[in-house]
Amino acid sequence: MKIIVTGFGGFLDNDANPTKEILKMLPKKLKDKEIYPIELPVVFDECFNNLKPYIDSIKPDVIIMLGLAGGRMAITPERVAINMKDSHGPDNLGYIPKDEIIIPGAKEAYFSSLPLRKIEQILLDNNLAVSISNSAGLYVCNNIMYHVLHYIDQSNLNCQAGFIHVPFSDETLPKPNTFSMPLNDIYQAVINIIEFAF
Ligand code: PCA
Repeated sequence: MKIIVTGFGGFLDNDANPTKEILKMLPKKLKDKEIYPIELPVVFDECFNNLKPYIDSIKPDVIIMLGLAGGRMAITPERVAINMKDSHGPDNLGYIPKDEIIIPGAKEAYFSSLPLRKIEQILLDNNLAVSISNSAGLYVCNNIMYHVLHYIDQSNLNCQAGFIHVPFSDETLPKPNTFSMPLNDIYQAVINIIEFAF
């Protein structure tokens, strides 16, 4: 089984991003699973174009997209991506979308095809804070989740995909009095999901 795991670097006032660190920590193989870590740019118009050639050449069975949602108090698998981009702050190329449809004429939304309740249970069993989220926001993370699920749908790919937001890590916490988890706990969560959810 082949699993692509994506993450992002810094954006807005987040200089560091735990998901970038997790990509570096992942093994190439975990039992029968081959793992392909890919860092994507925090750029609305580039993130999917960067990922697409990897999807086409690797033909993954699973795509787990990771991103930072500072302020969240748990690991939050996202339920849905919506066909909308809107942001107060710029992406890493300075673009600020306002009420823009991501792909004109395409579906309003796609549900994650990751096994959300199974993932929730795996993390609960490992004493890791988890909560299914009903909004990935309207910034670059929702944008990549929407693009990937749309591509899988349109191309009829046999691939499960979805997005998981993570909190600040202790090591990359930019503000005091904000919730954070040890980077190693976030990493263990990702490893447990890869090992036991598929
Ligand atoms: N989080 C942002 C984009 C990059 C990241 O890690 C988001 O939630 O949209």
